[in-house]
Amino acid sequence: MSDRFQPQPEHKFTFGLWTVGNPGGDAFGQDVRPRRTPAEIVYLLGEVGAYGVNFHDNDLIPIDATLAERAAILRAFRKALSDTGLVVPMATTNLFGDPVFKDGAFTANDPRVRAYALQKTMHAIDLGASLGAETYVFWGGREGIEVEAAKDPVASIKRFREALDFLCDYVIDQGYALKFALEAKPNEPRGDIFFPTTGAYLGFIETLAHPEMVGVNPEVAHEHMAGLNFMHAVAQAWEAGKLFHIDLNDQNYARFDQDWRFGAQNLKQAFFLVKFLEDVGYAGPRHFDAHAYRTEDYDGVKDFARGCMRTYLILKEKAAQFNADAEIQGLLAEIRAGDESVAPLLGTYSSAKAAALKDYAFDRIALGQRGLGYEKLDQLVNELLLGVR
Ligand code: GCO
Ligand code: MN
Ligand code: MN
Repeated sequence: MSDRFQPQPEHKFTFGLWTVGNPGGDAFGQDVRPRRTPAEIVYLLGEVGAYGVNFHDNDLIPIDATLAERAAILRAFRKALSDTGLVVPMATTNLFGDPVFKDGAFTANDPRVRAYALQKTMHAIDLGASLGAETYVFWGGREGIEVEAAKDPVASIKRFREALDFLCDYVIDQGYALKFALEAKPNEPRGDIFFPTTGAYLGFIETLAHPEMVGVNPEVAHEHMAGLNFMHAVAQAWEAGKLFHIDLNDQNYARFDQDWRFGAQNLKQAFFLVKFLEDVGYAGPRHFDAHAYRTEDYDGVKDFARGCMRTYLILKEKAAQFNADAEIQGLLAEIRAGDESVAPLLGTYSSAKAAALKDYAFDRIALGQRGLGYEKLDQLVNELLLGVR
């Protein structure tokens, strides 16, 4: 393998304990890989060259661990971090695995469940902060319905808002330097999950008491499940100053959440995503929320993790090549240049401008006849990606 695609700390590649630690079980079959301890997973990540590790509270500390067990796990985990140099940039709460959350957490109909979810999240925030996390993710996997009549959708939105406002105040009260990142998903495990897309969360965030503390954590697979253009969701989040974190993986459209290796399925979309992140200078972690195929043993898990990072770095090099390619850039300059004579008619409204615009004589027929050269442009992109440029 060529050295220039070796991951370095400045690339900020991170994995969750639940990703490389995924034992490969699915709805139809049992685990295919033995479970590894959190510390063992950190050593594996160190071996493949990752920068950081993220976790749900219960990936690290089982929900029913005794205080002594908790202390031993934390000791081994901290040692693994210091032995490998890995950091913990993000933490989150498991609000979906235990039966208590079968009807959701912050949107559960039972107020005791909602209160327990707040309690569990505060403890998990303390745990994340104590290990240095700067971003705290909320993925509301069970915040939804199968039975439409069961939950009032407006009350559910209000409950979710109440919980986030409470937890923002908790973070402020504790003096933690922690930002929240909300992760949308259209369905699975619920029939329908509230806030199904990144765009839905971007609208919701502005209604919170502390919108400045809250951004989004878009995931490739989740927008693809909804048939959407992931890069466009990321671009909207970025433009709003809300791209706090990102979950990279891959899968085809309109499938269940497959969580495949980054670039495994849609290389061209992955290319434009990497190009976007690099061009705008996104400085946050590149988190791979994916796992190895069920066919793999732990050598395959390492191949999976290395593959995610390597594909990202290859695509980053391709993006630089795209930006330096004289023919592509020349074509883009032609495509994007236009007749500037109407420039004074565009932009901010004024009544004089509106009047001038209403009177302007456009050559509509000529405008409609103009060829745009996009076929040529797209073929150049394909050839660049296929390695013949
Ligand atoms: C999923 C989600 C989760 C979240 C994780 C962190 O579909 O299962 O993507 O993996 O990202 O819970 O919040
Ligand atoms: Mn997912
Ligand atoms: Mn995710």
